[in-house]
Amino acid sequence: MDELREEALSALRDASDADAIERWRVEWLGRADGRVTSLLRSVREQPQEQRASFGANANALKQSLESALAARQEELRRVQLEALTTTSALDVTLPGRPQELGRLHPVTQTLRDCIRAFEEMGFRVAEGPEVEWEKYNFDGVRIPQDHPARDMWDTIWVDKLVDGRRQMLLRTHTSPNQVRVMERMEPPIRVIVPGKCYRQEATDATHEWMLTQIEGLAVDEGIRMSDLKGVLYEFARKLFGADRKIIFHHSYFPFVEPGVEMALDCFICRGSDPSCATCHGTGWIEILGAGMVHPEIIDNAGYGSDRYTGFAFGIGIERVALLRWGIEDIRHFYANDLRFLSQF
Ligand code: FA5
Repeated sequence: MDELREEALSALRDASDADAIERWRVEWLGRADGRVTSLLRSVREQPQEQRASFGANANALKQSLESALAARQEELRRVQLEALTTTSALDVTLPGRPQELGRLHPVTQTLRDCIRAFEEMGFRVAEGPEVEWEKYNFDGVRIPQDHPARDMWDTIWVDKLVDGRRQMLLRTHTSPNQVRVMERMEPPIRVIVPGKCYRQEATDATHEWMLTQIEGLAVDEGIRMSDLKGVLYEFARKLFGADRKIIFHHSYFPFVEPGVEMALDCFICRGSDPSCATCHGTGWIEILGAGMVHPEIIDNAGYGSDRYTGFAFGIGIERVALLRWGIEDIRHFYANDLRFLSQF
């Protein structure tokens, strides 16, 4: 058996690749007629008095060959790896490249934070279509055809004639949802409607042709301008902290009376630079339009303006994101440059 062991180990040393090792394994340890297997089977044929020691020796031989096989396989694997790292351009010992995780777009993050702020004040979220009818986008909010206020929104029309004229458009603001919400709900109403809007706009540092708004609408008995201001102050406090300066200017929108605009102090020039691209020297960046819902719209909804009043607002979410992070140009948001987007 010692001779057999020597022969087997020497053959194993000569086996220099995986195939040769496998052939060696079959020859020596193969289950069907490997040489050591046959030896073990022949225990019965040995003289009675030698069987025990023969069996023990044959078993020891089998075990030593099995561990020699495992050692040889491991050795060969190491040699192959070393050969690969020295001869091949591929360095398999380098750490893998990590898979980059995606994240939410900064405007989406801001939109969600704004929605949460209003939800905490008791507003519910509703949705409306981006491709809208003229009657909701304009007529329903007191901007009939040929009304000069239509010029406030440079409209992208859908090129399809209905009853001989274009009546479908990409909504220019979320305000058509004031009418849509009032059509399907009864007061008390506390609703916000987030979504994309589109305008044929010459873009600059604070204007894009696609923008995101949140429309807010509250209708109830006894709602006053002070309620609107309270809600908007609280919104600004939640998003920007208590230190930010806020100003309300009087403004005109046909669907509210009175109408206001709310602006935050310019983080770039603080009002000191007349040529500031962001605030144009005014010191303020407008983020929303708002006001008390026009009584005519309350009456059109069938609620009765003698009993019900309401407020509405429309916030520009990209503007909120600009102010929040101190970004100097709104056009970065949709330029799809990962160097910019991955900073948020
Ligand atoms: C409106 O769209 C009104 N529907 C807002 C409103 C709702 C008033 C309810 C009263 C009651 P305006 O066109 O000003 O108004 O837009 C509202 C906000 O959207 C602006 O304050 C600004 O923050 C944002 N915004 C407007 N135009 C753009 C633009 N081109 N790019 C980015 N943001 C814009």
